[in-house]
Amino acid sequence: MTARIVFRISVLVLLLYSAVTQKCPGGGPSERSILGWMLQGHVYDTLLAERPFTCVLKCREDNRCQSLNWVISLLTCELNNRTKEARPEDFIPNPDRSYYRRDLEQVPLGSIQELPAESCDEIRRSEGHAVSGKYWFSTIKSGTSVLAYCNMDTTEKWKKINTGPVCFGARNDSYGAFNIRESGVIHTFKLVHLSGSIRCNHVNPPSYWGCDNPSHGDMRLITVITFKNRSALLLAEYSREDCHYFYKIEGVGINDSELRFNNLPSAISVSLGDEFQIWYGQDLKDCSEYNNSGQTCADVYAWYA
Ligand SMILES: [Ca+2]
Ligand SMILES: [Ca+2]
Repeated sequence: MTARIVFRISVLVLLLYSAVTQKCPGGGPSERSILGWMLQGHVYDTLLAERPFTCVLKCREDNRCQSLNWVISLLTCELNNRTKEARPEDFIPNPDRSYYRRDLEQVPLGSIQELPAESCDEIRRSEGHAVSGKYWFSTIKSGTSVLAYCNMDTTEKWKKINTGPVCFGARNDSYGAFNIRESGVIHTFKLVHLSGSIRCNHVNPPSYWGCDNPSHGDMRLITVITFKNRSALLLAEYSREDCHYFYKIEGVGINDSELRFNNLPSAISVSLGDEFQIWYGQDLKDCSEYNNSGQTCADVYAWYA
């Protein structure tokens, strides 16, 4: 058989399969192929197959498979670990390929360790309706999947709490206090940088919210919100070390303009006038604060239920 005949037969098979899947009622989220298109850059496995349906079956057997490209001239399929919804920028025309989204039992992106996501946004795009909770990410620690929290609520109700800037230093108990102006139930806080920066020693560079010391790995955030009695709100998973309040939050860097904390394990009720404090972790613990310096000023927002 010449290549041209193989090509024509392949196209015929493809069109037949498209027609079958198109007409299949009650077959779940079955989706016809998209002829002449492919998803590029997300192929994790390639295999030979005489017809696209074999690829569809292979895809169903692998938890990582989210979609596939059928390569018409090579009778090959490329299994993708993403969909075009997750990565619209990588969905491109290709006359020798067809794209199929997985038709049955697609595993939600980030829901298993073998299928980590890159960001909460990517999960949102991929799944359409994702619920808040912990997901697996490939971008937190290189070479491994790590669980982190995603807030998928798109109707967040942020309210600014402070009137003037709230400033906190890094030593000598120089916390920044703010008072609640509206009673209610709060799920979490975020700080928005206004000015200044702080340092945890003389050597490492300053940052808005952290300690830029490589010895702390990816746990470089150290800005903590406490109750008036100086007990820290559980807005992050703090390091177990006695001396510090180091932590990391997926998608938040020590010099990002917004420090958006995780949701509290259980929401707290607040009343008018309640005081909260922003602390630099080492200052709060009176630990290694002798060599600290600087000050960060921020606006404080709370997310009310
Ligand atoms: Ca102190
Ligand atoms: Ca220090």
